[in-house]
Amino acid sequence: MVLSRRLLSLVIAVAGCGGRNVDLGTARTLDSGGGDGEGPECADADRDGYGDDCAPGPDCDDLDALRHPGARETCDEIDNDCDGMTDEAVRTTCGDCNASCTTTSFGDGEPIADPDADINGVALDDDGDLVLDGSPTGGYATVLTGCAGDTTWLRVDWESTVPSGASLTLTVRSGDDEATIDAQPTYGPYDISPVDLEGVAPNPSTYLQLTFDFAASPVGQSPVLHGFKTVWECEGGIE
Ligand SMILES: [Ca+2]
Ligand SMILES: [Ca+2]
Ligand SMILES: [Ca+2]
Repeated sequence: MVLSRRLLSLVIAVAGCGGRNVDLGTARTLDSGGGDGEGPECADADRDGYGDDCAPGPDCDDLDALRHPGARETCDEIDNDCDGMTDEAVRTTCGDCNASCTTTSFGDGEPIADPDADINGVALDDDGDLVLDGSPTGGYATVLTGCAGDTTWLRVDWESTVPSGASLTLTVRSGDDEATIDAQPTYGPYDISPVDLEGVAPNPSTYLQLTFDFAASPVGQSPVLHGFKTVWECEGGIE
């Protein structure tokens, strides 16, 4: 019976720690003159210096000592430094925490990013976007190389402007041999970004081929490809 009461007390104590704002009468007191009853005590359950009525300021998570104002923000989908923003300034160019990401844009005055790309019937316009060069159809194909080991290709996003009646589509291939990737089956065509590659291309694989096919509208307007990005990850972690 005594054991049962102790167990019950323990359960109540643990349950009481489940909330974020725990009122701990025995929490560490930072006030130098503490105990005289003149001011509220600093409630700092995780002992990171921050908490309700603590001199440095309040805590946004008083159950995690690694989260407090001034903490280093890391890419973990948590607001580490309690500024109300999550993973600010530490996300990758792909906007997430995946360190593997290829971004290709056909920006102002830049040459086409991949000199080995297979390009026919398309060219850069004055805005640096990829468009048909006057041909009714054209294409841009590039082969991306992942990490040294097997790569899991996750997603392709692209930005485009497609006039009514024109089309811009993406097909993908993946393979372990760059020289023979053209012999692999294609997936697509897709005309809506993004494409989730996890359920499409054979994964994992070392290489990924992306082919954008352009077709002008009946009145000759070209689709415009502004850029694309590919998100992927390495088996066994980022190298
Ligand atoms: Ca705290
Ligand atoms: Ca974070
Ligand atoms: Ca933050």
